[in-house]
Amino acid sequence: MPSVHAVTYSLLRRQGITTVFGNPGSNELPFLKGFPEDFRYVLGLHEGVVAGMADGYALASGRPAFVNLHAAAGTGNAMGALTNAWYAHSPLVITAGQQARSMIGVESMLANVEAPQLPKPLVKWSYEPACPEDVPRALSQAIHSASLPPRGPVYVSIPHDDWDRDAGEDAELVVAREIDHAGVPSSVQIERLAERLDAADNPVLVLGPEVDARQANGLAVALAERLRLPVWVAPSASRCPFPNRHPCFRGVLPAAIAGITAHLEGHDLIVVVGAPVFRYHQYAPGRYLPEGARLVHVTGDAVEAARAPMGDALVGDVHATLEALLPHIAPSERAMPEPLLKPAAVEDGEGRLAPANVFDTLDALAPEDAIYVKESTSTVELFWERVAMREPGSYFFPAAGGLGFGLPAALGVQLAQPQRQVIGVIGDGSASYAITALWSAARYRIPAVLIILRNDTYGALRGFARHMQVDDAPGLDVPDIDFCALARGYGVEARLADSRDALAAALQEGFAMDRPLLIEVPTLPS
Ligand SMILES: Cc1ncc(C[n+]2csc(CCOP(=O)(O)OP(=O)(O)O)c2C)c(N)n1
Ligand SMILES: [Mg+2]
Repeated sequence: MPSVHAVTYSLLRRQGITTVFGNPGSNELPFLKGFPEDFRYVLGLHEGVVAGMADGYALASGRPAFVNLHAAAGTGNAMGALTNAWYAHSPLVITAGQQARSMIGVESMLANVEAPQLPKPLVKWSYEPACPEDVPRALSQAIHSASLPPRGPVYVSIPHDDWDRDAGEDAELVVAREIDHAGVPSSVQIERLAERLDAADNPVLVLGPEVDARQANGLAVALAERLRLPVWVAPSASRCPFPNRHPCFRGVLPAAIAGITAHLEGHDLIVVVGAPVFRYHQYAPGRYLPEGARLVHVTGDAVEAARAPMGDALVGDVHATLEALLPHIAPSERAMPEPLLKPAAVEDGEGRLAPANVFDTLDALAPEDAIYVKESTSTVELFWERVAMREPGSYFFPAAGGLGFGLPAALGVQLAQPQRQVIGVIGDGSASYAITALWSAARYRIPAVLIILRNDTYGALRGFARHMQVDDAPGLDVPDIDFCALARGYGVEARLADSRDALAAALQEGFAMDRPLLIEVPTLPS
């Protein structure tokens, strides 16, 4: 009879999962023994990097990503990254090696005590099989749970003495399973939504990351054009659901109750598709909706629908819903929204670039279908204003704001999308949370261009400090970090770009390279 080990690898292969992101310890060695040749192991030197790479890979491929961590310590190191994976609906299948079964009770070294509790509440499902024969079934459940909507990370703890045990006669049945999902609203529900849109005098569309995740961007464009709707991106945007140079595009809504209401003033119907209502951040209380406005929320996540404090909701697949809705929408007579004005030119400093000019240079030189992994917190608005994003899957930002996502996720995205150029735009603060990702970039020759915006500070916190009237907080600056030296130390080539010309030259070089390039850009605070 086949071993748990053999059946597990058949299951993974059958599910199209042949990349393992991991950082091993003794508990994981029996799983890695005889690692099949058609599989690829991507080593991260810290579990935050491992989970971040897998998160980027899952988000950009739309497929579950397999993670193998070391017991409790490895899981703990990955928890910060899990906050992002959870809010990004990222289908991570996280496994952790457990002590041998008979050694868990005595709490030997590396026993992961109450293992399924550890990653909660940042996983959809968490489990430790009760016996070795249940391991393949549990992993199958994990893969399907992660992939079925609403998607999200799952966790399985596996005792290391399970791998060479018999999997049982029927183990292959679990390998052969396929699960389909359909979530199309009924025609009555679709007609009702179409009627509400038709009856509104001044409707507005607010789009979220699920539109991009479900590749419904084109459908959103068709809806906006047919109804001539202004389109906002939902606050705290982790993806780009709508081309940001389209005339209907208005920008990203601010992440504050009062700010959203002010921006949507005058609209009588707010249709939110594929975003929570809403992902607030700054505390600026106020009315949830403008006077006289109604809200309809279309989402694939029933929990998201249930927790909103206002509006009606339709729970269903956002791609299927938009697709079904479009034939019911008659073209509007309204005037097409005016395209946004081109932002004004700004001055650079002495040996320091204005972030706006970094972005203009990038926009001029990057391939049209470049993918941006963005993690510089003080320049989010500037980036959306200045850098064109046209294709689905062009932008990834940490979905829970947990820093340490950018560098590893850029690598994971590049592994998932080898035909598109990935560009990491990372703050100097953010880069340090996951700096060892540079080693993986070099080791696997992942040809991402990694731009570090070195403003020597936690820039966004300076903005928050002003907003929260805290003028004396310590620990907000991060000067004197030599990112070029760090990159070279990990085996990544690096350039210092202290002028627009130097940046342009470095970018061109990076886009032509078959391995990673780090570009350190001294920048002015924004
Ligand atoms: C894991 C984690 N720790 C701390 C924070 C708090 N935080 C939010 S923004 C920020 C500053 C990031 O600085 P940097 O990457 O340099 O970007 P900048 O704001 O300067 O553009 C910090 C520390 C966080 N979001 N996540
Ligand atoms: Mg900074």
